Amino acid sequence: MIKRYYVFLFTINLLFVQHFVYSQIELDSTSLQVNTIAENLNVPWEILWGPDDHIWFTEREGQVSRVNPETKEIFPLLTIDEVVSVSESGLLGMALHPNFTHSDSSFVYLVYTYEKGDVMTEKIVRYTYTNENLEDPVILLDDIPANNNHNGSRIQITTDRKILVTTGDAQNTSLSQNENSLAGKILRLNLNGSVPDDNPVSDSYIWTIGHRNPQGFVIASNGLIYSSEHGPSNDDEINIISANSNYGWPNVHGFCNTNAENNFCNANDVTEPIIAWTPTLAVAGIDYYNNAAIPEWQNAILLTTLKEDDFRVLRLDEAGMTVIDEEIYFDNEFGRLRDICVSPDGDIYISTSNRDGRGNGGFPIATDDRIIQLKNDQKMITGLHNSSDNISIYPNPASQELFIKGKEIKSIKVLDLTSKVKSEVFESNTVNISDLKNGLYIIEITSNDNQQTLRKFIKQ
Ligand SMILES: [Ca+2]
Repeated sequence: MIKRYYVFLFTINLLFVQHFVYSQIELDSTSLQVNTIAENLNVPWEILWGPDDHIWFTEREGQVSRVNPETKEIFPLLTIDEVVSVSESGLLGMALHPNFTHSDSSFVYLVYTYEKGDVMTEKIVRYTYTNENLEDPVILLDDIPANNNHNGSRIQITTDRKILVTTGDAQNTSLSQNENSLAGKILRLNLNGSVPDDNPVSDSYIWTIGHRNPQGFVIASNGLIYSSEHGPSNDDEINIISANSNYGWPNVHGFCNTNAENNFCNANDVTEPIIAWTPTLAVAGIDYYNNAAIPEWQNAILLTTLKEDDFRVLRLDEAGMTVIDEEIYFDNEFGRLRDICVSPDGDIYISTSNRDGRGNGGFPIATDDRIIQLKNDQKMITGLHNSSDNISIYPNPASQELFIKGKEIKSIKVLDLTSKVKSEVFESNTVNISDLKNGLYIIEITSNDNQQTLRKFIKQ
Protein backbone atom coordinates (compact mmCIF):
# COMPACT_ATOMS: atom_id res chain seq x y z
CA MET A 1 0.00 0.00 0.00
CA ILE A 2 2.81 2.38 0.84
CA LYS A 3 5.25 3.14 -1.91
CA ARG A 4 8.84 3.42 -0.89
CA TYR A 5 11.33 5.52 -2.78
CA TYR A 6 14.80 4.75 -1.66
CA VAL A 7 17.57 7.16 -1.07
CA PHE A 8 18.09 9.93 -3.55
CA LEU A 9 21.44 10.48 -2.07
CA PHE A 10 24.94 10.69 -3.28
CA THR A 11 28.16 12.37 -2.35
CA ILE A 12 29.95 14.71 -4.67
CA ASN A 13 33.37 16.18 -4.28
CA LEU A 14 33.06 19.54 -5.89
CA LEU A 15 36.29 20.23 -7.68
CA PHE A 16 36.26 23.91 -6.87
CA VAL A 17 35.82 23.49 -3.12
CA GLN A 18 38.72 21.70 -1.48
CA HIS A 19 38.27 19.63 1.68
CA PHE A 20 34.49 19.81 1.71
CA VAL A 21 32.27 16.90 0.88
CA TYR A 22 28.78 17.89 -0.10
CA SER A 23 25.88 15.53 -0.14
CA GLN A 24 22.72 16.39 -1.90
CA ILE A 25 19.21 15.12 -2.03
CA GLU A 26 17.59 15.44 -5.42
CA LEU A 27 13.82 15.72 -5.45
CA ASP A 28 11.57 16.22 -8.45
CA SER A 29 12.20 19.95 -8.71
CA THR A 30 14.30 20.71 -5.63
CA SER A 31 17.91 20.04 -4.74
CA LEU A 32 18.71 19.99 -1.05
CA GLN A 33 22.20 20.71 0.11
CA VAL A 34 23.36 18.73 3.15
CA ASN A 35 25.71 20.49 5.60
CA THR A 36 27.03 19.85 9.09
CA ILE A 37 26.35 22.81 11.38
CA ALA A 38 27.50 21.36 14.72
CA GLU A 39 29.81 18.51 15.68
CA ASN A 40 31.59 16.95 18.65
CA LEU A 41 28.31 16.77 20.58
CA ASN A 42 27.30 14.00 22.97
CA VAL A 43 23.84 12.60 22.17
CA PRO A 44 21.88 15.76 21.33
CA TRP A 45 18.47 14.48 22.36
CA GLU A 46 16.19 17.45 21.73
CA ILE A 47 16.86 20.01 19.01
CA LEU A 48 14.45 22.88 18.47
CA TRP A 49 14.44 26.15 16.57
CA GLY A 50 14.39 29.13 18.93
CA PRO A 51 12.98 32.62 18.29
CA ASP A 52 16.60 33.86 18.47
CA ASP A 53 17.32 31.98 15.20
CA HIS A 54 19.53 29.57 17.08
CA ILE A 55 19.02 25.85 17.53
CA TRP A 56 18.56 25.01 21.17
CA PHE A 57 19.61 21.52 22.14
CA THR A 58 19.89 19.22 25.12
CA GLU A 59 22.64 16.64 25.50
CA ARG A 60 21.68 13.58 27.43
CA GLU A 61 24.30 13.82 30.15
CA GLY A 62 22.86 17.13 31.30
CA GLN A 63 23.85 20.04 29.05
CA VAL A 64 21.70 22.70 27.42
CA SER A 65 23.29 24.80 24.64
CA ARG A 66 22.47 26.96 21.64
CA VAL A 67 24.16 26.87 18.26
CA ASN A 68 24.07 29.56 15.62
CA PRO A 69 23.52 27.66 12.36
CA GLU A 70 25.05 30.49 10.31
CA THR A 71 28.35 30.78 12.20
CA LYS A 72 28.28 27.32 13.84
CA GLU A 73 29.22 28.98 17.13
CA ILE A 74 28.00 27.05 20.17
CA PHE A 75 26.88 28.79 23.37
CA PRO A 76 26.70 26.47 26.41
CA LEU A 77 23.93 27.56 28.78
CA LEU A 78 23.57 25.06 31.58
CA THR A 79 24.86 21.81 33.04
CA ILE A 80 22.52 20.04 35.42
CA ASP A 81 24.69 17.99 37.79
CA GLU A 82 21.68 16.17 39.20
CA VAL A 83 20.91 14.44 35.89
CA VAL A 84 21.51 10.69 35.93
CA SER A 85 22.07 9.29 32.46
CA VAL A 86 22.15 5.51 32.21
CA SER A 87 21.38 3.68 28.97
CA GLU A 88 18.47 5.68 27.46
CA SER A 89 17.82 8.01 30.40
CA GLY A 90 19.20 11.49 31.18
CA LEU A 91 18.36 15.05 30.17
CA LEU A 92 15.81 14.48 27.42
CA GLY A 93 13.01 16.78 26.25
CA MET A 94 12.94 20.59 26.10
CA ALA A 95 10.43 23.26 25.07
CA LEU A 96 10.48 27.07 25.08
CA HIS A 97 7.57 29.20 26.24
CA PRO A 98 5.48 30.39 23.24
CA ASN A 99 6.15 34.01 24.34
CA PHE A 100 9.81 33.35 24.99
CA THR A 101 11.01 36.69 23.62
CA HIS A 102 8.98 38.58 26.23
CA SER A 103 11.20 39.12 29.25
CA ASP A 104 8.50 37.94 31.66
CA SER A 105 8.08 34.64 29.76
CA SER A 106 11.65 33.63 28.93
CA PHE A 107 11.05 30.14 30.22
CA VAL A 108 12.65 26.87 29.19
CA TYR A 109 11.00 23.59 30.16
CA LEU A 110 13.21 20.54 30.66
CA VAL A 111 12.46 16.87 31.33
CA TYR A 112 15.14 14.70 32.93
CA THR A 113 15.85 11.65 35.03
CA TYR A 114 17.68 11.69 38.33
CA GLU A 115 17.99 9.50 41.42
CA LYS A 116 15.59 10.20 44.23
CA GLY A 117 17.04 8.13 47.04
CA ASP A 118 17.99 5.08 45.01
CA VAL A 119 15.03 5.29 42.68
CA MET A 120 15.31 6.55 39.11
CA THR A 121 12.70 9.29 38.83
CA GLU A 122 11.76 11.87 36.26
CA LYS A 123 10.73 15.48 36.64
CA ILE A 124 9.73 18.52 34.64
CA VAL A 125 11.62 21.68 35.57
CA ARG A 126 11.21 25.26 34.35
CA TYR A 127 14.27 27.48 34.02
CA THR A 128 14.40 31.22 33.27
CA TYR A 129 16.67 32.51 30.53
CA THR A 130 18.50 35.70 31.57
CA ASN A 131 21.81 37.13 30.40
CA GLU A 132 22.54 34.04 28.30
CA ASN A 133 22.14 31.80 31.33
CA LEU A 134 19.46 29.43 32.55
CA GLU A 135 18.59 30.14 36.16
CA ASP A 136 15.95 29.77 38.87
CA PRO A 137 14.83 26.15 38.42
CA VAL A 138 11.22 25.57 39.45
CA ILE A 139 9.96 21.98 39.67
CA LEU A 140 6.62 21.73 37.87
CA LEU A 141 6.07 17.99 38.25
CA ASP A 142 8.13 15.38 40.09
CA ASP A 143 7.88 11.66 40.85
CA ILE A 144 7.18 10.50 37.30
CA PRO A 145 8.20 6.82 37.27
CA ALA A 146 11.42 6.36 35.28
CA ASN A 147 14.00 3.72 34.53
CA ASN A 148 17.16 3.28 32.51
CA ASN A 149 14.93 2.81 29.45
CA HIS A 150 11.41 3.71 28.30
CA ASN A 151 11.05 7.26 29.58
CA GLY A 152 9.20 9.00 26.74
CA SER A 153 9.99 12.67 27.65
CA ARG A 154 9.11 14.69 24.59
CA ILE A 155 7.49 17.96 25.65
CA GLN A 156 5.32 20.40 23.69
CA ILE A 157 3.33 23.50 24.60
CA THR A 158 -0.09 23.93 23.03
CA THR A 159 -1.56 27.13 21.63
CA ASP A 160 -3.88 27.21 24.66
CA ARG A 161 -0.74 27.26 26.86
CA LYS A 162 -0.75 23.79 28.33
CA ILE A 163 2.27 21.54 28.66
CA LEU A 164 1.98 18.12 27.07
CA VAL A 165 4.67 15.60 27.98
CA THR A 166 5.04 11.97 26.95
CA THR A 167 6.09 9.39 29.54
CA GLY A 168 7.24 5.81 29.03
CA ASP A 169 6.21 2.63 30.81
CA ALA A 170 9.49 2.79 32.78
CA GLN A 171 10.06 -0.89 31.92
CA ASN A 172 6.95 -1.88 33.87
CA THR A 173 4.33 -2.69 31.24
CA SER A 174 1.49 -2.88 33.76
CA LEU A 175 1.73 0.87 34.44
CA SER A 176 0.55 2.00 31.00
CA GLN A 177 -3.10 1.01 31.57
CA ASN A 178 -2.99 1.96 35.28
CA GLU A 179 -4.84 5.26 35.69
CA ASN A 180 -3.12 5.90 39.01
CA SER A 181 0.35 5.94 37.50
CA LEU A 182 1.96 8.77 35.50
CA ALA A 183 3.97 6.20 33.49
CA GLY A 184 3.04 5.20 29.94
CA LYS A 185 0.91 8.31 29.47
CA ILE A 186 0.73 11.70 27.89
CA LEU A 187 0.32 14.23 30.69
CA ARG A 188 -1.23 17.69 30.49
CA LEU A 189 -0.19 20.46 32.87
CA ASN A 190 -0.77 24.15 33.27
CA LEU A 191 2.37 26.21 32.70
CA ASN A 192 2.76 26.59 36.47
CA GLY A 193 2.61 22.82 36.97
CA SER A 194 -0.94 22.59 38.29
CA VAL A 195 -3.60 20.24 36.88
CA PRO A 196 -5.80 21.95 34.26
CA ASP A 197 -9.49 22.15 35.20
CA ASP A 198 -10.51 20.64 31.87
CA ASN A 199 -8.38 17.48 31.95
CA PRO A 200 -10.31 14.26 31.20
CA VAL A 201 -10.23 13.13 34.86
CA SER A 202 -10.42 15.81 37.53
CA ASP A 203 -7.25 16.29 39.57
CA SER A 204 -5.28 14.03 37.23
CA TYR A 205 -2.47 15.01 34.90
CA ILE A 206 -3.32 12.07 32.65
CA TRP A 207 -4.45 13.09 29.17
CA THR A 208 -3.98 9.81 27.26
CA ILE A 209 -3.06 6.27 28.34
CA GLY A 210 -1.61 3.06 26.91
CA HIS A 211 1.83 4.22 25.72
CA ARG A 212 5.07 2.26 25.77
CA ASN A 213 7.79 4.78 24.90
CA PRO A 214 6.74 7.77 22.76
CA GLN A 215 9.92 9.63 21.75
CA GLY A 216 8.64 11.79 18.94
CA PHE A 217 5.94 14.42 19.42
CA VAL A 218 4.70 17.37 17.43
CA ILE A 219 1.79 19.76 17.51
CA ALA A 220 1.36 20.20 13.77
CA SER A 221 0.23 23.36 12.01
CA ASN A 222 -2.61 21.29 10.48
CA GLY A 223 -4.16 21.21 13.97
CA LEU A 224 -3.30 17.57 14.73
CA ILE A 225 -0.90 16.20 17.32
CA TYR A 226 1.31 13.31 16.22
CA SER A 227 3.61 11.09 18.22
CA SER A 228 6.04 8.34 17.34
CA GLU A 229 6.29 5.39 19.70
CA HIS A 230 8.86 2.65 20.03
CA GLY A 231 7.35 -0.82 19.89
CA PRO A 232 9.08 -3.87 21.41
CA SER A 233 10.58 -5.90 18.54
CA ASN A 234 7.44 -5.31 16.50
CA ASP A 235 5.09 -2.46 15.74
CA ASP A 236 6.76 0.90 15.98
CA GLU A 237 3.93 3.39 15.56
CA ILE A 238 2.87 6.88 14.56
CA ASN A 239 -0.25 7.93 16.46
CA ILE A 240 -2.60 10.89 16.29
CA ILE A 241 -3.00 12.03 19.87
CA SER A 242 -6.33 13.20 21.25
CA ALA A 243 -7.59 13.76 24.77
CA ASN A 244 -8.82 10.81 26.83
CA SER A 245 -7.71 8.20 24.29
CA ASN A 246 -6.24 4.77 24.97
CA TYR A 247 -3.38 3.69 22.66
CA GLY A 248 -3.45 0.07 23.81
CA TRP A 249 -0.03 -0.80 25.25
CA PRO A 250 0.71 -3.44 26.52
CA ASN A 251 -2.42 -5.24 25.31
CA VAL A 252 -2.27 -3.97 21.74
CA HIS A 253 0.80 -3.74 19.50
CA GLY A 254 0.27 -1.69 16.36
CA PHE A 255 -3.15 -2.24 14.83
CA CYS A 256 -6.00 -4.18 16.44
CA ASN A 257 -5.54 -7.30 14.35
CA THR A 258 -5.49 -10.37 16.57
CA ASN A 259 -8.49 -11.84 18.39
CA ALA A 260 -7.16 -10.80 21.78
CA GLU A 261 -6.38 -7.31 20.50
CA ASN A 262 -9.79 -6.93 18.89
CA ASN A 263 -11.48 -7.85 22.16
CA PHE A 264 -9.36 -5.37 24.09
CA CYS A 265 -9.76 -2.67 21.45
CA ASN A 266 -13.54 -2.98 21.42
CA ALA A 267 -13.81 -3.02 25.20
CA ASN A 268 -11.47 -0.05 25.69
CA ASP A 269 -12.08 2.03 22.56
CA VAL A 270 -8.41 1.84 21.58
CA THR A 271 -7.11 4.36 19.05
CA GLU A 272 -5.05 2.62 16.38
CA PRO A 273 -1.86 4.07 14.86
CA ILE A 274 -1.88 5.62 11.40
CA ILE A 275 1.15 3.53 10.45
CA ALA A 276 3.12 0.72 12.12
CA TRP A 277 6.42 -0.96 11.24
CA THR A 278 7.51 -4.54 11.89
CA PRO A 279 10.38 -5.15 12.28
CA THR A 280 10.87 -1.96 14.21
CA LEU A 281 12.96 1.01 13.05
CA ALA A 282 13.38 2.60 16.48
CA VAL A 283 11.29 5.63 15.55
CA ALA A 284 12.56 8.79 17.26
CA GLY A 285 12.05 12.52 16.69
CA ILE A 286 9.31 13.79 14.41
CA ASP A 287 8.25 17.13 13.03
CA TYR A 288 5.53 18.25 10.65
CA TYR A 289 6.65 19.85 7.40
CA ASN A 290 4.50 22.20 5.34
CA ASN A 291 6.98 24.81 4.15
CA ALA A 292 7.09 25.99 0.53
CA ALA A 293 10.90 25.73 0.60
CA ILE A 294 10.58 22.04 -0.22
CA PRO A 295 7.30 21.70 -2.11
CA GLU A 296 7.73 17.94 -2.52
CA TRP A 297 7.59 17.46 1.24
CA GLN A 298 4.66 19.71 2.09
CA ASN A 299 2.07 18.11 4.36
CA ALA A 300 4.42 15.40 5.61
CA ILE A 301 5.65 14.02 8.90
CA LEU A 302 9.45 14.01 9.04
CA LEU A 303 10.79 11.10 11.09
CA THR A 304 14.26 10.09 12.29
CA THR A 305 15.09 6.49 13.15
CA LEU A 306 17.80 5.12 15.41
CA LYS A 307 18.04 1.44 14.52
CA GLU A 308 17.45 1.93 10.81
CA ASP A 309 19.82 4.92 10.66
CA ASP A 310 17.60 6.84 8.31
CA PHE A 311 15.38 9.85 7.80
CA ARG A 312 11.86 9.33 6.48
CA VAL A 313 9.31 11.57 4.87
CA LEU A 314 5.77 10.34 5.52
CA ARG A 315 3.50 12.18 3.13
CA LEU A 316 -0.04 12.65 4.43
CA ASP A 317 -3.44 12.85 2.83
CA GLU A 318 -5.21 16.19 2.90
CA ALA A 319 -6.85 15.46 6.25
CA GLY A 320 -3.49 14.53 7.77
CA MET A 321 -4.94 11.25 8.99
CA THR A 322 -3.35 8.77 6.57
CA VAL A 323 0.22 8.16 5.42
CA ILE A 324 0.05 7.90 1.64
CA ASP A 325 3.74 7.70 0.83
CA GLU A 326 6.96 6.87 2.65
CA GLU A 327 10.34 8.04 1.35
CA ILE A 328 13.65 7.00 2.90
CA TYR A 329 16.87 9.05 2.93
CA PHE A 330 20.33 8.93 4.56
CA ASP A 331 20.33 5.17 4.85
CA ASN A 332 23.28 4.82 7.27
CA GLU A 333 24.90 7.94 5.83
CA PHE A 334 25.11 9.58 9.27
CA GLY A 335 24.39 6.64 11.58
CA ARG A 336 21.69 6.77 14.22
CA LEU A 337 19.35 9.77 13.92
CA ARG A 338 17.67 11.09 17.06
CA ASP A 339 15.77 14.30 16.54
CA ILE A 340 14.61 16.80 13.96
CA CYS A 341 13.47 20.40 13.76
CA VAL A 342 12.46 22.84 11.04
CA SER A 343 13.36 26.53 10.78
CA PRO A 344 10.81 29.14 9.68
CA ASP A 345 12.66 29.27 6.33
CA GLY A 346 11.96 25.58 5.81
CA ASP A 347 15.48 24.33 6.49
CA ILE A 348 15.55 20.95 8.22
CA TYR A 349 17.94 20.01 11.03
CA ILE A 350 18.65 16.46 12.16
CA SER A 351 20.76 15.32 15.12
CA THR A 352 22.80 12.12 15.19
CA SER A 353 22.92 9.76 18.18
CA ASN A 354 26.06 7.74 17.61
CA ARG A 355 27.54 8.27 21.09
CA ASP A 356 24.55 6.76 22.89
CA GLY A 357 26.33 3.41 23.34
CA ARG A 358 24.62 1.79 20.39
CA GLY A 359 26.61 3.16 17.47
CA ASN A 360 27.64 0.55 14.92
CA GLY A 361 28.44 0.20 11.25
CA GLY A 362 31.44 2.54 11.48
CA PHE A 363 29.81 4.98 13.90
CA PRO A 364 30.53 7.02 15.92
CA ILE A 365 33.03 8.84 13.73
CA ALA A 366 35.51 11.23 15.34
CA THR A 367 33.27 14.30 14.91
CA ASP A 368 30.05 12.69 16.19
CA ASP A 369 27.56 13.61 17.35
CA ARG A 370 26.47 16.10 14.73
CA ILE A 371 23.60 18.32 13.70
CA ILE A 372 22.98 18.11 9.95
CA GLN A 373 21.22 20.77 7.89
CA LEU A 374 19.11 20.13 4.78
CA LYS A 375 18.75 23.33 2.83
CA ASN A 376 17.20 24.27 -0.48
CA ASP A 377 19.95 26.68 -1.45
CA GLN A 378 19.64 27.31 -5.17
CA LYS A 379 22.68 29.57 -5.14
CA MET A 380 24.89 26.69 -4.09
CA ILE A 381 23.67 24.16 -6.57
CA THR A 382 23.36 25.98 -9.86
CA GLY A 383 26.62 24.42 -11.04
CA LEU A 384 25.11 21.00 -10.65
CA HIS A 385 21.49 21.29 -11.46
CA ASN A 386 20.25 23.75 -14.01
CA SER A 387 19.01 23.69 -17.54
CA SER A 388 21.91 25.77 -18.83
CA ASP A 389 24.40 22.92 -18.56
CA ASN A 390 23.21 21.87 -22.02
CA ILE A 391 23.27 18.19 -21.24
CA SER A 392 20.36 15.96 -22.08
CA ILE A 393 19.89 12.25 -21.70
CA TYR A 394 17.57 10.13 -23.80
CA PRO A 395 15.51 8.09 -23.96
CA ASN A 396 14.09 8.34 -20.44
CA PRO A 397 12.70 5.90 -19.41
CA ALA A 398 15.19 3.65 -21.19
CA SER A 399 15.60 -0.10 -21.51
CA GLN A 400 18.80 -0.88 -23.47
CA GLU A 401 21.04 2.13 -23.93
CA LEU A 402 21.15 5.66 -22.63
CA PHE A 403 22.62 8.47 -24.76
CA ILE A 404 24.12 11.68 -23.40
CA LYS A 405 24.10 14.70 -25.63
CA GLY A 406 25.57 18.16 -25.31
CA LYS A 407 29.19 17.97 -24.10
CA GLU A 408 32.47 16.16 -24.52
CA ILE A 409 32.26 13.35 -21.99
CA LYS A 410 35.12 12.31 -19.73
CA SER A 411 33.15 9.70 -17.76
CA ILE A 412 29.65 8.53 -16.99
CA LYS A 413 28.66 6.71 -13.81
CA VAL A 414 25.37 5.01 -13.19
CA LEU A 415 24.49 4.93 -9.47
CA ASP A 416 21.67 3.22 -7.73
CA LEU A 417 19.79 5.06 -5.00
CA THR A 418 22.17 3.87 -2.31
CA SER A 419 25.02 5.53 -4.27
CA LYS A 420 26.45 2.21 -5.42
CA VAL A 421 28.17 2.48 -8.80
CA LYS A 422 26.41 0.07 -11.17
CA SER A 423 28.47 0.87 -14.24
CA GLU A 424 31.01 3.35 -15.49
CA VAL A 425 32.20 4.27 -18.94
CA PHE A 426 34.91 6.63 -20.13
CA GLU A 427 35.04 8.92 -23.18
CA SER A 428 31.75 7.66 -24.49
CA ASN A 429 28.34 9.22 -24.73
CA THR A 430 26.53 5.89 -24.51
CA VAL A 431 25.88 3.62 -21.52
CA ASN A 432 24.53 0.12 -21.83
CA ILE A 433 21.87 -0.33 -19.13
CA SER A 434 20.33 -3.58 -20.33
CA ASP A 435 21.62 -5.50 -17.27
CA LEU A 436 20.13 -3.11 -14.69
CA LYS A 437 17.02 -4.07 -12.77
CA ASN A 438 14.02 -1.91 -13.47
CA GLY A 439 13.85 1.19 -11.30
CA LEU A 440 15.14 4.68 -10.71
CA TYR A 441 18.85 5.49 -11.07
CA ILE A 442 21.16 8.46 -10.94
CA ILE A 443 23.57 9.21 -13.75
CA GLU A 444 26.66 11.26 -12.94
CA ILE A 445 28.22 12.84 -16.01
CA THR A 446 31.69 14.37 -15.88
CA SER A 447 32.55 16.45 -18.90
CA ASN A 448 36.02 17.16 -20.27
CA ASP A 449 35.97 20.54 -18.54
CA ASN A 450 35.46 18.69 -15.22
CA GLN A 451 31.88 19.86 -14.69
CA GLN A 452 29.63 17.30 -13.05
CA THR A 453 26.00 16.91 -13.93
CA LEU A 454 23.50 14.67 -12.20
CA ARG A 455 20.33 13.34 -13.73
CA LYS A 456 17.74 10.79 -12.80
CA PHE A 457 16.54 8.17 -15.23
CA ILE A 458 14.21 5.23 -15.13
CA LYS A 459 15.17 1.77 -16.37
CA GLN A 460 12.19 -0.14 -17.60
CA1 LIG B 1 -1.54 -5.76 16.51
